[in-house]
Amino acid sequence: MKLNTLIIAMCGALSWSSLAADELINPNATAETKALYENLADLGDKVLFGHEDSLAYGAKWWGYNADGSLNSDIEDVTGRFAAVFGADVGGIGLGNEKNLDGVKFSDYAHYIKETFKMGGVNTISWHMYSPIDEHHSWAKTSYVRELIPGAAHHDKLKKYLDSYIAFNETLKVSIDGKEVWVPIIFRPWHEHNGDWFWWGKGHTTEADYIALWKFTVDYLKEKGQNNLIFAFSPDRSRLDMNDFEDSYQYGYAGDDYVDIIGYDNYWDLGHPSNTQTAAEQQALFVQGLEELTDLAEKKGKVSALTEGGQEGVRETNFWTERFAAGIWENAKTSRIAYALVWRNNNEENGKKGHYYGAYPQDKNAGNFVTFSKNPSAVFVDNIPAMYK
Ligand code: BMA
Repeated sequence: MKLNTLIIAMCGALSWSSLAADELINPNATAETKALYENLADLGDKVLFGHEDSLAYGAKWWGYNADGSLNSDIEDVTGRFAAVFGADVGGIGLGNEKNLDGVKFSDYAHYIKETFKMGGVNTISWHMYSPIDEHHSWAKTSYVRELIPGAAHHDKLKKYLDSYIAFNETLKVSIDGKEVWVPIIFRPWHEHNGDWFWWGKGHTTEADYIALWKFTVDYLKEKGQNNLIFAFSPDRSRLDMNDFEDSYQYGYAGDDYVDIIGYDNYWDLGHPSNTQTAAEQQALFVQGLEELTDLAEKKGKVSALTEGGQEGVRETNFWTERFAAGIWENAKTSRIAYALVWRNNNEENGKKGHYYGAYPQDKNAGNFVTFSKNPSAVFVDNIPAMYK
């Protein structure tokens, strides 16, 4: 090998190993999906702001306009749409027209496509009803054992996954005459280290959970769902912060089965059951983000705060002093690719005060605006090109 070839090869090897992101677990992922993953890994201290159901409804409104244009509490407050749109397909397996929170799946398809067209990012979780008896997610029954490969009701799980596939395959848009499949960060079986969902700890063994996860990924890949990036997201409240890495990997199916090292964190952000002081919680929020990023880097993957927030945003300076202060505490914490807060429940559609983003009448909307002006906070108007 000539010296200059050797130097080029060495530089290549060096830049390769310093890349934050490895390859997607699905080698057949579409070009846009691969690009999205690489760009998520490359954000530096920029963090995409995400909001569940952000375009579907808000505290005081529902749906999109007759001309197809979008509404958003976040836009009403800041003039900008969230960079990440979160959707949940709970209810799709039942053949329902709407998800568990009343959003029509056909409307979801509209929001997802529009988000993509604006340059934003989409993520989908699944509060799955039991494929065995249609019980909602919050069941303490050991269904998983009966759903994994070789078990009596395995075909029912396949049928549910097929219902997602049918929806997923509608998520295609035409750009410059070319059909593009909207990339999706797919986040099934979340918060499994908690005991509130039927796929959670206590109702399901770790081995069965891993079998469930592996089957889900293998099946979707086998069925050519090449627009998916797979996110893993245990819940912070059940992590041992003295042994983060080990406790994080409870139920982890392996590096060949996960793309995004995420976690859901309501706990350190002033969860009502958390008796620690705000300062103690903040230190653990920072530690968790650092450890998440460390682990993701070790594995050559992307990290994210896949869900979180403070219900009813009770604290006046929540956005600046808790949320942003933790995320931009240092170079490690701000390496997470995105941070998604949970939904702003529509007040007419159930409980009041169940909101995690800002909305115009919210007393802390001004503090949200202050946070949103941080140049490293990314909304859809300052998002870098994610699909090239
Ligand atoms: C929970 C709550 C529920 C909702 C579910 C799925 O955290 O917001 O009201 O049904 O998420 O979105």
